[in-house]
Amino acid sequence: MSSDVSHPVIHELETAGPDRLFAEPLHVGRPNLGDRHKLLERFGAVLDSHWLTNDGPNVRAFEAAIARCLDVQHCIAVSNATIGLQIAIAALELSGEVIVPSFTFAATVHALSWQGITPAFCDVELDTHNIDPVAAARLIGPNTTGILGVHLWGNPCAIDALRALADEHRLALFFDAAHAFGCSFDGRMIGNFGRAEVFSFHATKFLSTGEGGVIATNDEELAQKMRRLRNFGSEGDEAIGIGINGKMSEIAAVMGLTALESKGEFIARNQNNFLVYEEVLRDIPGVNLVSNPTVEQRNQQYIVVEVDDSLAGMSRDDTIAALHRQNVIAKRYFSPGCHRLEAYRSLHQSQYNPLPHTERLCDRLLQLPTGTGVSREDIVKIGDYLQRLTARARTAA
Ligand code: T4K
Repeated sequence: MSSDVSHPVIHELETAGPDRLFAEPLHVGRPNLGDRHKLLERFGAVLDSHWLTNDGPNVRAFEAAIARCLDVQHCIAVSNATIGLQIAIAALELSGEVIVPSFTFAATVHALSWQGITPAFCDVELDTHNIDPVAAARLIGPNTTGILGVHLWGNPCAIDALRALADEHRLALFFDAAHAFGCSFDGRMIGNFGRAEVFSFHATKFLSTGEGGVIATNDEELAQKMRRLRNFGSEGDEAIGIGINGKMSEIAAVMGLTALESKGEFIARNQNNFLVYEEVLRDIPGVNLVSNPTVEQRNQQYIVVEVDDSLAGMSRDDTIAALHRQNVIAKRYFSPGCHRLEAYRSLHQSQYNPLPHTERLCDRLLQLPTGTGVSREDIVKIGDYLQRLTARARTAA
């Protein structure tokens, strides 16, 4: 995302006050680490043990801790969620086409393509931003073997409708749960749905191991197969099939174990930040905080805002450019949609399969900083700036 300034008001507000809103950049996705002292102690113990990877004791402990947390039978720690998705795809023996939302991070679709599968791009629901089961039904063809839903921003997909569709057409249903660790659906933790669910523990995620992830499943046979695939296709000392190296390191596992101990604090902080954003953005026309009122558990890792330029007086991209100039490093997840990426453009025929909701969200959404590094005062400053910025833009229009 470039921070090119195309809106004159951005300059005007800068000359009115030369100081940036923040001296240091305030990032979306700054890692939540937990207790640094404990983490350093654990790093030391790993180094002293001389055991750094290959299904080590910390990886096993981490898998067990995540399985308890999700109340799921099998958790397989992996080097990142992209590899985790590929392992799940290979284990499910998918081929041909898999239905997937275009409105997601490129990794979701790349994982399919890397396994030789053609993505059939599906539109999303405007309210949840997740794959639309009605649109998905229209995409089922003779070569379809699966549906890959994405629980975007930690909000669960329409799981029941997708399950019914998958069962009716004998398709494998599985989920990219990269954003959804600590979130629930119908009283059960995400991790328990579909054939398998894949979480990301990348630095920017709610729970972080630097790079990392976990595949969760309640299917024992599938779990064994995925463990094998993660380790070069090996059973014992011998590769009995083709696999990949998708193993998590001991250093990553102790980061995860440490962060997990602060899960409650991270959630409380994110939820509190969300409420402050709600308060400060409430009265800004055209700058709408996306909320999903629910009694379910949420990690609230993403603060998602929809900018309606006809009311805000400026576009989403100009709003991001203005925020960047103030050291608020807002993000533009996810734009463009995957169907418009160079790698997939020729594959997708918009005239036969338009994705109007995806296009709208790709044009209008931005994400603002949250997490343990963001305070109430920071959010009040961001809200106040957006108020002044858009008010000035509207009068200038
Ligand atoms: N499915 C979905 C739906 C996903 O969103 C993702 C990943 C995946 C699958 C695949 O999961 P992994 O294979 O990664 O486990 C970032 C992340 O790299 C990516 O993991 C994530 N989604 C995506 C949504 O965001 P970028 O290109 O935006 O990263 P970058 O370097 O611009 O960093 C984002 C922000 O985080 C910046 O404001 C800086 C801040 N940051 C970043 C890092 C790496 C930090 O403060 N500290 C850090 O260490 O993709």
